[in-house]
Amino acid sequence: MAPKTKTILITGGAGFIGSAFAKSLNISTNKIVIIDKLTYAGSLQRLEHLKKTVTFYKQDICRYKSLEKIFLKEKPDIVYHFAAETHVDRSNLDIKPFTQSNVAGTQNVIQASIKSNIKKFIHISTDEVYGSIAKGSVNERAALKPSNPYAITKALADQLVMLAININQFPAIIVRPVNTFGPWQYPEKFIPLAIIQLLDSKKVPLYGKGHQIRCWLSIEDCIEAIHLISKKGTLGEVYNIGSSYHQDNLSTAKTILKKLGKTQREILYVKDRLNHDFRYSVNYQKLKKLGWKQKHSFTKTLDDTIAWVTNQRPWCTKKRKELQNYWKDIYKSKN
Ligand code: TDX
Repeated sequence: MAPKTKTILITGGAGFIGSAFAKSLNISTNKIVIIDKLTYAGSLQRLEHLKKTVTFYKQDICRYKSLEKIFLKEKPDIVYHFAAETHVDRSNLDIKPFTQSNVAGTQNVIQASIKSNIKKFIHISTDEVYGSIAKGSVNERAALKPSNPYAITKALADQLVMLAININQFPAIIVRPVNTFGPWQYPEKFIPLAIIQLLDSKKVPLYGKGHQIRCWLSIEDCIEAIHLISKKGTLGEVYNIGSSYHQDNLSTAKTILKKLGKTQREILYVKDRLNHDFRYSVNYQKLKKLGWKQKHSFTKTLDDTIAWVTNQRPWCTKKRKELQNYWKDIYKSKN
């Protein structure tokens, strides 16, 4: 077997985007190391066909000593930091896991990366750090105005990466994708949730009147963008990862209903999310200048997601049922 030339360490590699990224790597030339705490949202099922080819550590990034040990043993060349608590509704119920993983955890990953002399660090952030954008789009120089607890912890994480860049010449790049979706996304997020609800003859919970606007990006386009930025991006810089597909949540719900042969009677209008950002919109000219083109349409990715939920229905139904208790809390907090 040819020698592996690079060691790539992925935090949160059993999560939705982290696992898709791990699967996109060339396993004959790279050694892949995955760190994941396997919270409710992480699943080794996502890594099923990589099982024998990756080195996996069940590890919480908040535990510094054991984290540092892994870094010093594996000596990664590049670190992709995906690990995070990501669900806004959960952050509204309890911010603590978010400050722990997203802020303190990120600081630990930065520190272990500095200690082990990594060559490149790609930090996965979000468009939510800019807050709600009333008109037009914001580029990477816009001020951070996060408004929900999740977004606030992600903005703090970005600031910690920036601090390391400025103080330690830390070789990092920050990427800020919009709402990414596709197969293997945990069905608490709007699109897979709506699909499994309808397949299981339940209604789609729509917050408020469903007028909030989101920008939707396919998981494949997101992964390609991360690869391109990692290869051609400038260290110390921030890159937005945008999409041309923006629409309000009601339209997204209607499209899903139509595809599954259901009517609007299957929409359950529920109390709006607390501090619900009305609209996100990023300018991604900087990414386009690197040569990125969006290749996957919203419709095609939605079809792939519906096919995946249908094929993985037992898993998705199980996850949907696990959410019942947490939903009680969400709806309680709404009423
Ligand atoms: O049941 C629902 N009903 C509903 O109307 C859920 C779960 C969501 N919504 C609305 C809220 C949002 O306006 O749909 C929109 C999308 O919601 P989410 O899927 O929860 O995503 P969002 O809150 O927009 O944040 C996502 O994008 C940025 C991810 O959760 C973040 O992790 C990412 O950083």
